Amino acid sequence: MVGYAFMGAAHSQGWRTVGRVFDLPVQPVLAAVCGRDGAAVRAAADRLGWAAAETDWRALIARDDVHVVDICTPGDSHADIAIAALDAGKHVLCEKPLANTVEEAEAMAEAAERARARGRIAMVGFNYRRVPALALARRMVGEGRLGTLRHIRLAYLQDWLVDPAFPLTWRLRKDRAGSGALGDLGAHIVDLAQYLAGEPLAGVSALTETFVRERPLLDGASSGLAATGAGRPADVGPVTVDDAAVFTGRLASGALATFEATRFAAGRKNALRLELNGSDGSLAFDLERLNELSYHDHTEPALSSGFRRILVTEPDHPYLDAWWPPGHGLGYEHTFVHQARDLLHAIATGEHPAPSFADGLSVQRVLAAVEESATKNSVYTTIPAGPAKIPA
Ligand code: SOE
Repeated sequence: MVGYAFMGAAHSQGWRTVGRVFDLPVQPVLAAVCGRDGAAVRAAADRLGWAAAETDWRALIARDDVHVVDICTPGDSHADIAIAALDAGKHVLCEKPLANTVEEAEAMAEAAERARARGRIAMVGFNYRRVPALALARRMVGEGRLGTLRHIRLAYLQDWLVDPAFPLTWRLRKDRAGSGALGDLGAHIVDLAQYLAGEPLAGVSALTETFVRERPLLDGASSGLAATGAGRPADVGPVTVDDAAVFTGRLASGALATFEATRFAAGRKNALRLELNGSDGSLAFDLERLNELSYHDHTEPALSSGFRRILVTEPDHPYLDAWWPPGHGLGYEHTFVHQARDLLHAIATGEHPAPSFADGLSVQRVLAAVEESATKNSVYTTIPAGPAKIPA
């Protein structure tokens, strides 16, 4: 694994746990974690359960005891690491968004196709597909329970940037993150829209905004916020990404979609909310209540119809037969256990992983169209059709 911050910790939890919960065709071994700071990565190896620590990702890839490379770094290093790992014959799991640009994502998807011909798997970490309630929603849409899809509306709301004193971390710099709320949160809801609907977006109209345009620097020398001293203003730097993106879209079938991605929704901590409306019914979901799926069957007599809550904890629900009895809910961390399970099954069976790098490229094209539309006052911007057929 390369990187050991929030996503590194979440992925490590998945790797440590998956073999103790699921019957697996292959067992993961946490061979080595990689990071630039030797002392910090050795401490992370101890804390997260990795057998060794490396400070150069090229050395990690060269290790004969490493067969899967899990990329948990900021987006500016995804392409270099993933392409080198795939070309070196490793399987790859890469955090979302796949890349910082469409060009990088295209190169990664090409490397994944080359590697696939050699039996190597490449998956992108859209972990919310592995929330059981959302996997159930996908199954229900695929079974036609909603009829013809008319609307899908998604919002991913957080509030950790409301305070202007929050420092200029890598997620606020275009050179590191590629974009702001759009790539960080918007990528999740774009992927979910295409996954749940089973079809790609054809075009978007968008607005983006940066509300707080400069923030205190993390002064590397003092390894904290830049000292302000008596009267000296804190060193500040420019925010070069969007703070929020709102956009509409049209799916290939003609269904209409609306999206919101923001880290300024005061009071909303991790509120990914979505609703699908079809000719025969609707589904609704809120990540802050992730064991529940709301379902309205419009074919029921009006007298007794309406949204009802499906508690997604039955053994027949996706992934649940490996966990606890009905009513004992799962959490955010379990999506990373499910992601690890699915990757290991894809490696063992050679099946096409979902989401693939082609799916990640499809999302990247939507993000680029959003940014293009936003620079042109929301003009409708079409999205080039990609090779990926969105698998169920
Ligand atoms: C942003 O705060 C973030 O960490 C995203 O980067 C993750 O993808 C999401 O799962 C949780 O929120």
